[in-house]
Amino acid sequence: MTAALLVIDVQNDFCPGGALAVPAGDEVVAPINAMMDVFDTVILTQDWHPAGHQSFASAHPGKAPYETVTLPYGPQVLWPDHCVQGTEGAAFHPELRTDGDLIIRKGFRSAIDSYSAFFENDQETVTGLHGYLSERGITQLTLVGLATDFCVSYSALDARKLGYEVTVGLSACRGIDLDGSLEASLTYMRGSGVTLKS
Ligand code: VGL
Ligand code: ZN
Repeated sequence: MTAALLVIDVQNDFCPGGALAVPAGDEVVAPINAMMDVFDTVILTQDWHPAGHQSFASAHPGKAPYETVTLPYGPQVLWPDHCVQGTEGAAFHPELRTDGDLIIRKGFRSAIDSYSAFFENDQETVTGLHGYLSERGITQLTLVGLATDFCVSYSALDARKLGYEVTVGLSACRGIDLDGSLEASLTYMRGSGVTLKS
């Protein structure tokens, strides 16, 4: 089998009541748990920031969440503090199955954010996921999780760049939708050859 399910950031802080809640984010849990039965390989990602991370508005005096700043690698949206390593907010949703093969953490370098499961936001620093997948002969990926317009779409676009066959299961994704980012992400994904499945 050469296919894997990639479950992106289904963590408490991205669910209702969390620090960076994605509307109806928790609705992805049941469909994702069911999808795990039909994939031999299941990989979960976990957004995993140190306190004071540069993607946090609180690290930039005078800046508010959802403003954009320029970091050495380019523009970066500032977020409320979220998914701080070891906190309840960084934990997976309590009902999410976590009996997958690999959990990959990202965003753990203070100075660089990482939306994608493959490359950090400098578009150079690798997470190692491509090495893992290629060594296992996996060529097809189905992505689900949170948030459609950030970590899911960045991961899907990088996966296409790396040559994977990519499907995004939209019914098991929810978006943040910051200034039209949801529609834009769908357009980019379609344009790069990602199969969008409802
Ligand atoms: C995410 C914003 C900041 C995501 C992570 O999982 O989509 N979005 N960190
Ligand atoms: Zn984050």
